[in-house]
Amino acid sequence: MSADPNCIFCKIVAGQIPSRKVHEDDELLVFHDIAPWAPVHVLIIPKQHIATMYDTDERHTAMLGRMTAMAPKLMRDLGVTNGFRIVVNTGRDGMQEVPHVHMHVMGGPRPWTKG
Ligand code: DGP
Repeated sequence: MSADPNCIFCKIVAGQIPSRKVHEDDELLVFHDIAPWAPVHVLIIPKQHIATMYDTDERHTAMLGRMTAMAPKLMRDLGVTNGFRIVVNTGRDGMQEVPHVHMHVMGGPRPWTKG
């Protein structure tokens, strides 16, 4: 599985940087965001290094589908039952800071507005 030695999320996948993991399987890792915008804020990432959504195509359809499909269960399991947001920042103008594809999943009691 491809990794970028300079990528902070690849280092989290490799266990070189600690994270609060919520879910892990062969393909995906889910962990709490270090700077949450909402009471519950997790990141779903592919273990494989993919820099941005521009680097995905039809070959990634199943993986991207799994990322989306697991969000409701993750949120329910974390006690979020009144709604959540999914955000995938992409590229510079898309406000992506970490160049490793990640899906923000955010929920919990409002108000929270950032993002
Ligand atoms: P984005 O702007 O979409 O690239 O968001 C990147 C997110 O990654 C941001 O909300 C903060 C989070 N983040 C950055 N570095 C770390 C880290 O070392 N650990 C964790 N858990 N989250 C991080």
